[in-house]
Amino acid sequence: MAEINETVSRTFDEYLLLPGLTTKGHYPEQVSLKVPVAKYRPGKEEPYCLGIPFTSAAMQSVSGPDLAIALARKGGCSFTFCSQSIEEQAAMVRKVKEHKAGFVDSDSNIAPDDPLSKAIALSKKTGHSTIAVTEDGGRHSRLLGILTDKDYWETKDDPRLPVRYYFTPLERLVCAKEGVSLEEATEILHKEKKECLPIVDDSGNLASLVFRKDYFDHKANPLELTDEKKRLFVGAALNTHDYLKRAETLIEAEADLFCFDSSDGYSEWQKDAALQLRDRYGRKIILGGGNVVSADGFRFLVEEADLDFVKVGIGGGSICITREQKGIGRGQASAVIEVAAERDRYFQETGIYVPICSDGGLNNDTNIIMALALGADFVMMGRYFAMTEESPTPKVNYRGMLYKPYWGEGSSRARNWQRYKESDKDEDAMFFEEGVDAYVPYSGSLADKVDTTLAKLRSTMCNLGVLSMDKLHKNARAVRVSAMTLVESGTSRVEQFERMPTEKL
Ligand code: MZP
Repeated sequence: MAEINETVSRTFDEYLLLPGLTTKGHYPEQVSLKVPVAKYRPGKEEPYCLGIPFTSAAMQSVSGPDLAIALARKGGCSFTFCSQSIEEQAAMVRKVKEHKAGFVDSDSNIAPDDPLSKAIALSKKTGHSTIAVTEDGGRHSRLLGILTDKDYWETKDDPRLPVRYYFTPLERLVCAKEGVSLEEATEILHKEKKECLPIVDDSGNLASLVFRKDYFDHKANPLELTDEKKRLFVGAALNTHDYLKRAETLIEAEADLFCFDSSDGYSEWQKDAALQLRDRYGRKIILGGGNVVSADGFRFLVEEADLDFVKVGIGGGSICITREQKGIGRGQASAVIEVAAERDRYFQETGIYVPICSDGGLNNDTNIIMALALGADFVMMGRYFAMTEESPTPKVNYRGMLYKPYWGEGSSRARNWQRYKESDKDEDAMFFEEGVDAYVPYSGSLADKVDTTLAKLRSTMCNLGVLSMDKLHKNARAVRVSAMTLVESGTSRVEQFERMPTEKL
């Protein structure tokens, strides 16, 4: 007969946090959200850290290069998805790595004989008001000048005339030579009171652009997550099929973090793959795995597979139907609580701290806060990021509201890939789906969204009287809530005539 665990499987909505003493020293600006992302010996080693406890899911409709750049700039990390060819994934990693903070590869370029109408259309398409005018309109050909929206009046000037009638020619521009440092470029912008500084190579070809606004943007993102060469951080998902070749190519592309992407990581497939990679690369790579929902799953991945972090969660994802289809999984709160307790036991026994990540099913900011308070070191989110401007899917207008497509890695839309295959034998088989193909409301820029969530997290931490994530784990006190408490938690006996659209998201 089956062993029955009578404890109820619970979700984050079933808990509330009790405030602790907030002293006068507890204010949001004092809160540190740094979290370890790879196993380490506290007190003996410095951990490898994320600036904020957020990662984005390794999913086709979530973690493209634009999202990875935007998230790393806030202090988190994206996991580029492995349900694409190895070369495509490596190109995504390279795109993030090549995004030198400050030096922008110009994506709006035009030739001098092109009509103004083409420049206006280009500016609307890219959303950029600065257009480089180059000999043949290419992004790295000879720079002839710059056209900005201050050089023409859209409703007054003749759109049929060529751009050369309007642009500011090279001789009236301030430029810098390739090789200039970002600090030097910023100094030039400051001294010359310019908005944009073109960087050219020895032959006069456009290399990149440096913008004044990016300096302020950089100052506004003090937690930006970069490697030792000051390039943005990016992660890469691996599967348990082509992992040797994929890891090799992604290491060459200089991905910073690796993680097996599997709905059920408590498997010999993952152990074998992890050990082979460890054998080949030792501790030079940070390698996570999962997903698990129980203490024994965690132990297996840490002790047998030697992984650096473990992802927790089966069946809670917003697009996931694994529990309905196969009957496996666990309420996300129960899974995090059990695995976090095992992580702490493992630390007591060995002195080694193995971070855990709560993956999937975080439906609102409170769920995120609860996941972290109940023991997760960081979270992984799909839906949350799929809704943002920077996710790789186009906005869709449906009945006057904007949406973005969002589909599961186990849906038929992503079906040609290996995540849901159990062994090499069923290479082409997929008898049922574990994910759906859906839409999520558009929620604007990632930066604004993350700032709001982090403001709530910092505020909650002050309520609890803690200023760091490890203190949050140690001091948080949660209580279970009844159905009536949930009713009480919402508004009661008041009429709300109008709500901001974002309040419903
Ligand atoms: P969510 O943040 O949208 O709720 O969940 C994202 C997580 O769902 C991913 O990180 C992954 O673990 C999981 N996922 C991705 N695809 C599927 C599926 O097709 C899935 N079933 O469950």
